[in-house]
Amino acid sequence: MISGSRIKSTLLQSRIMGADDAAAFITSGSTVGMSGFTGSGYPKSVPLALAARIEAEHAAGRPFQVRVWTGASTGPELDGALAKADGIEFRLPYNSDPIARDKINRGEMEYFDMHLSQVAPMAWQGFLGPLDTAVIEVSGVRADGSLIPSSSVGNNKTWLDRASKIILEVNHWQNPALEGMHDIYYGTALPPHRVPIPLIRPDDRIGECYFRCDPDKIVAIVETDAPDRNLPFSSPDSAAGAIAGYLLEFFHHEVAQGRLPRSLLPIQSGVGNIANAVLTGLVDSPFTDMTSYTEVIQDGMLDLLASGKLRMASATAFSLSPDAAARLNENMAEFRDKMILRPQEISNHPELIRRLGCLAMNGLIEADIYGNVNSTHVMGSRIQNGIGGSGDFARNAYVSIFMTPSTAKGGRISAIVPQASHVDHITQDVQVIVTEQGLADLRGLSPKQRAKLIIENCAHPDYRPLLIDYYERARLGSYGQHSPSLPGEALSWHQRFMSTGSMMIA
Ligand code: 0RQ
Repeated sequence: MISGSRIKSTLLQSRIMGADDAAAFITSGSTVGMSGFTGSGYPKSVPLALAARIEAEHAAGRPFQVRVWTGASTGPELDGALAKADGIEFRLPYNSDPIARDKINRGEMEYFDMHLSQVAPMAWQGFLGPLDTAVIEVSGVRADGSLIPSSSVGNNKTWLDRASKIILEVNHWQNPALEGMHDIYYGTALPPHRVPIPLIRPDDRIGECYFRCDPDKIVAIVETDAPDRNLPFSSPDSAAGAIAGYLLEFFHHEVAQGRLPRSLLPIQSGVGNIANAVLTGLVDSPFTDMTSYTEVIQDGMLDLLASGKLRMASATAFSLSPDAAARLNENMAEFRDKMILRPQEISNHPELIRRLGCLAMNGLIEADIYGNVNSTHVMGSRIQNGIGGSGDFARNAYVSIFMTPSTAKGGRISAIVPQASHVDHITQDVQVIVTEQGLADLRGLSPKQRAKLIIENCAHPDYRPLLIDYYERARLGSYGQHSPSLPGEALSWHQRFMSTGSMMIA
């Protein structure tokens, strides 16, 4: 790494300093807007220096915590280190860091889990309070002071605009060929000044390749040379393979019925192994000229792009395993013109998702027999990750699909339950549920018709008789017959798991 070589502005070169000095600009009680979306593009050295400072302050008996806003989840050097130092008083939005998750579930950290498309507009509304400092990873600073984004865009535009002071991390690990891949749209506003967003196709470019940035607000620039960190995917297991198979069959059927074109519609694919298996399955499918309008570009999407079946992918971040990140870096020339990274306000915008007609595919924790989906809370109270972009996409998609293995924790938990212990996606936002047992196409069905199909097609055979028994008794004893339920019993499966370690009756 040649110091300063990626910072073309001579004015700003004078602000290069070490991470400790930069972190000293952050004060206790302040709000910090960090870059980062999944394990990509998050600052990797200032948060570590801040965590060390917080630990030293705590050791000296002085309180020190900050409020942290991000794009979505980040890496261990940010959420992990700050949570471990007990340095986060409040955090938004999506988190998947295990240390932070533990603190939240122990009641030691406040967490505001929100739709990812709404973070930037809500920050502009102002009720979240002022943003004191932005800490943003970029891949370079241009001579005119504009910034070359790195491997995620997230909320960076908004943090740079809103923050009183800015700390930049210029990461030499990021491929210089990222330059030109981004599309930063500056046309959003609050009502009554909102106008239509002029994006008609997933590959439309409507903005600029760089972040605008007021140089007077930049107080420090730290140079780093550190990789993004995303976990490797496990190779698809039989459940993921079966789910992918049912989904491909469903797409074939929809094409045959004339409800989907042969190029399908822009694909949104959630994170995780099942989503990855579906993408891998599409490589061998007859569908061609596909596009993707989604949140993250993950491993399977690179395969799809390389196969030529996927024409282009629009997202807000990469979420690549180390092997896939290396592959992208080595073959950037092949991939770069087929990918666009946008602010998450745009990648997840309800107006655009509805207009484009995305096929949304997301994971779930549990669904109930009527198709209400819980994506976030285990046993109704323990947060797993967060709603992420699943709500942005599910409500506005052309077809909203949720996928899950039919059981969790070695069969001790059924993913199909009499009543969801927490609801993120109401039944109206859930059109298809797929497990390794089968697919339930719920479109146009009444609650009782949905229940029958979900139990028959999606529940695990070990739990199916219990669900049928519950449902039949609910038909007899329910207060109303539109969505029959027995409130005193509906959550007893969760209670049984918490008491005995299994939802199964001994
Ligand atoms: O726990 O890690 O302790 O083993 O939840 O579950 O089966 O590995 O599946 O990684 O796909 O995650 C819904 C959490 C699924 C994810 C969820 C436990 C299970 C395991 C993970 P362990 P799996 P996945 C937007 C996409 C919300 C945000 C979203 C998610 C852990 O998909 O966070 O959709 N979604 N973003 O054991 C108890 C159950 C359980 C359960 C699973 N019923 N009860 N524990 N688990 N089901 C768009 C983007 O593009 C990002």
